[in-house]
Amino acid sequence: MSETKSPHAGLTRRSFLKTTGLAAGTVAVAGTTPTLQALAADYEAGQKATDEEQIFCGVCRGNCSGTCKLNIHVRDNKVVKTSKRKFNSYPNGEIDRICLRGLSHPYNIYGPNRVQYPMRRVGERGSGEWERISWDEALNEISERWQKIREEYGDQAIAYTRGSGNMGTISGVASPMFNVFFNKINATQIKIARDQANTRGINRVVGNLGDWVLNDPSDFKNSKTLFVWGANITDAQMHDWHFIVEAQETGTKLVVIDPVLTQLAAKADKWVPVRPATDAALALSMMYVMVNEDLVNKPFLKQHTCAPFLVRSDTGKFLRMSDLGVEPQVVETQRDQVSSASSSNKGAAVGQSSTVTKTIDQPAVLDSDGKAVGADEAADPLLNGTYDFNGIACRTAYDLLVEDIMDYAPEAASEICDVPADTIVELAHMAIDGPCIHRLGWGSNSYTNGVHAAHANITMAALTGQIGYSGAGTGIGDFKPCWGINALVKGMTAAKYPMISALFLPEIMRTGKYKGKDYPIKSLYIYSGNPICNQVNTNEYLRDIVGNLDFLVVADYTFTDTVKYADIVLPAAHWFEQQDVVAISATQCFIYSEKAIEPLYESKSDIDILRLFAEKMGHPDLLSLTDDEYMAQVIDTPSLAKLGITWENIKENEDMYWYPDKPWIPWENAQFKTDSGRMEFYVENPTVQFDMGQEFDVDREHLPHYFDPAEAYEGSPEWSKYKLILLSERPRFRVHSMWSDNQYLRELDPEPTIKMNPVDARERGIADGSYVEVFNDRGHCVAKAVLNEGIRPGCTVYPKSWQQNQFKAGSWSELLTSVYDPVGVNESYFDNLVEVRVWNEG
Ligand SMILES: Nc1nc2c(c(=O)[nH]1)N[C@H]1C(S)=C(S)[C@@H](COP(=O)(O)OP(=O)(O)OC[C@H]3O[C@@H](n4cnc5c(=O)[nH]c(N)nc54)[C@H](O)[C@@H]3O)O[C@H]1N2
Ligand SMILES: Nc1nc2c(c(=O)[nH]1)N[C@H]1C(S)=C(S)[C@@H](COP(=O)(O)OP(=O)(O)OC[C@H]3O[C@@H](n4cnc5c(=O)[nH]c(N)nc54)[C@H](O)[C@@H]3O)O[C@H]1N2
Ligand code: SF4
Ligand SMILES: [Mo]
Repeated sequence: MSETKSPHAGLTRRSFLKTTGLAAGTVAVAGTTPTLQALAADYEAGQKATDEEQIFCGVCRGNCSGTCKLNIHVRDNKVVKTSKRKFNSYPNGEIDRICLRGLSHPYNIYGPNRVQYPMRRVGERGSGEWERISWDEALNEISERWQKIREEYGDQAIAYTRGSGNMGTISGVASPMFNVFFNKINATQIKIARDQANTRGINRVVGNLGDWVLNDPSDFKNSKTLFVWGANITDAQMHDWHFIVEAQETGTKLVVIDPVLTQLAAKADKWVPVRPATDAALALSMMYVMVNEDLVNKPFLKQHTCAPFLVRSDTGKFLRMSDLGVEPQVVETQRDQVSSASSSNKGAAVGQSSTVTKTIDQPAVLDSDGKAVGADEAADPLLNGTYDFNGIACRTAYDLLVEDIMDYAPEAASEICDVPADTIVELAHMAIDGPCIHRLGWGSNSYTNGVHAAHANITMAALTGQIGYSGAGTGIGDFKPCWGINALVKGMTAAKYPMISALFLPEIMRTGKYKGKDYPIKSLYIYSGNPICNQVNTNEYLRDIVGNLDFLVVADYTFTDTVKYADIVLPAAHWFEQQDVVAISATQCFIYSEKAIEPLYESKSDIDILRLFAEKMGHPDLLSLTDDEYMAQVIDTPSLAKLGITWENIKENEDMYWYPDKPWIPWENAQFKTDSGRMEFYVENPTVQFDMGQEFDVDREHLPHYFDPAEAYEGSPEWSKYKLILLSERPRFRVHSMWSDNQYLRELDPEPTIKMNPVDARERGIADGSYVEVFNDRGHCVAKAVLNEGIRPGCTVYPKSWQQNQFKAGSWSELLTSVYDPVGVNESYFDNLVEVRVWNEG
């Protein structure tokens, strides 16, 4: 346990014995369940504690992005409850709150499905027949089988992958520790393929500041209108919901664009029930109105975007000054390198300042006198115009965009997105009358055309110029990185093999080939993730991935769907049983996550598990530093020192806000991280998220367009059989599959449900509360029907991530397509058609 002083009490935590009597346990909440009453009582108890109680500083580390700070109340080495804990450094308002999940941790830690000791499968995979083994037996078997596989098939045949189960910096999603070991044995890293399409659509226009960036939510109140596109903040970012209420109270209008009347939409000033997968058409049509009515921000377009750049008709590239005979300049610049930690999809941005040489070959623009000059030299560049370059026609990027936009007149776009033409005009006027913030969720990200929806949205910001100042911005909520951590720690070597997207894995496993060459993968190590529940197309996953593996090892603290198919299961420690710091959060704080109890049963922290692997496989000194020393290596970087952030003072202050002065606003002063420093809504060199040699249509990727998604539209190839679009929502009482077996929350939310419009239900003879079978060619699933007029006719919505054993039959992810867009390489969770019928089988 930590000996660190508590800033509140001035006592060491070990001796932090509160003297206050327990005033709790007496609060009755009328009309609620016993659970709510019990939890409300705990909440009221807050920071009060009994004589015997020790309180530790914890962080709720699941992937809801809240990373709420909490008190971990420990009595007799047992976590007895959790309660909210005050943030010390967040400067922009009060954010000390936790939700029912945050309040019910003890039921996860001590739940009946906790993996307590190592186990070996004895029956068929998935049969649930196990034998308990010792750690020694488990480690011997793992190291021997890995060794054999490496000898027979090559080092790359051992693969490892993780999910999003732990926001810790050294034990979780951004941790470099796993790479230390797995790079040493030259294993293949499989990267999960989610939350990436909208990021790609935005980052290819503004550059990469981290995966998901937007104005700090405390800045929402400074916008005239907050547009929320495809996010359900009351449920999926509940820690941010109060910022929206506060903004509404001070006059900000809320517009929610969502096919479903979500809780958030119900609170909106305007709800726009867009047809699924058509956000790009709506945004492009709003831009049509802006262009058509001459409302666009021309000075911004000229100065801060690629609008005046000339584009060559032969290559699709910008006409450069070198084309016109001007020598490129070579300059040295200081740059913060921002890159995603190699093991992370949460983009914990990593950065050290370094000197880079840059060749500057300016794009050419037409100055007001018609001459072609470098973009930075033009006095007043033209937005419209053509230029003849040795017989090659060049047009401004703006003209090309406008030509694209002209396909989306409100009446035409209305046919696509099902938003009335006059509403599109009204939305365009609201979006011009700023400042506005457009907060994108992961709604449109979940179809194969998701890159273009985000590309269209950020292009709208180029037309309005509303980005990079208080109250103005477009981006994705809600995970925010704290930059400056060091993703490379002692002992880490470079990866020998490329990181492979999880979406490529079925094909690689089926064919044994990657990029045309032999690439057998025979063993997979999964930690902090539950892909059999959360990845698309479960039956394909089981057949092609699991079915072709010789050896599957899973480390988890809960007995999940994925654990169920493992050959060896390792018991992982819970977050409160290991020390860490969280650096990716909604709050942009580094938050100290203290170890409150020893790992329960025979569980071990992931890092200790790696240490044991390293030792068994002949590298006893590989992970020889202590956790504390690794923590210091990751945090104590020059860039963070400049901000006064060190590992020691994170422990001392518990949380440190990354941006000390004021609410963080990305792209301040319109400084973008593209080559030109401008918003490049015309993408000169489109690239793919993961290159497996897949083909894509380069011409389509230069500018945002609407095109049909893979499946979820009327008239798609599946339409003859299946007529309902299947959407999911973030479960209010779970974070993905975590909390699934939390008995107290199951009392509130006992079984899988699917919401549908009463009209669709009537057509199928389905009554409210009856069991239905949801099916398509990929699989099926049984759930209770909930009839709800807030669901668009033609759509169905289910709260995601129930475990297989919680369904009467099937599971949600069986129904999901594994088709992906070659550019975004992102799982398309909503791009599905299904049918629903009455289920009579009990
Ligand atoms: N409680 C809880 N919170 C979570 C999580 C959780 O599991 N549980 N998971 C976390 C994670 S990892 C993530 S990535 C985030 C996701 O955060 P959100 O994206 O806010 O989560 P969803 O509930 O999927 O909300 C997507 C919304 O998009 C709408 N939608 C569907 N299709 C379209 C479309 O074509 N256009 C538009 N405009 N809207 C559409 C859906 O109806 C839904 O309301 O949530 C995080 N927060
Ligand atoms: N239908 C549908 N499916 C979706 C989505 C959707 O919108 N619809 N959204 C997708 C998205 S955006 C996401 S991010 C994914 C999330 O998918 P996952 O990342 O698989 O999410 P979880 O279910 O939270 O799984 C995390 C697991 O890690 C375990 N765990 C937690 N901490 C630790 C630890 O310290 N060590 C170890 N070894 N294990 C630990 C937990 O017990 C849990 O089993 O789901 C995706 N799936
Ligand atoms: S689940 Fe999310 S909102 Fe709830 S306490 Fe944990 S981090 Fe906070
Ligand atoms: Mo996610």
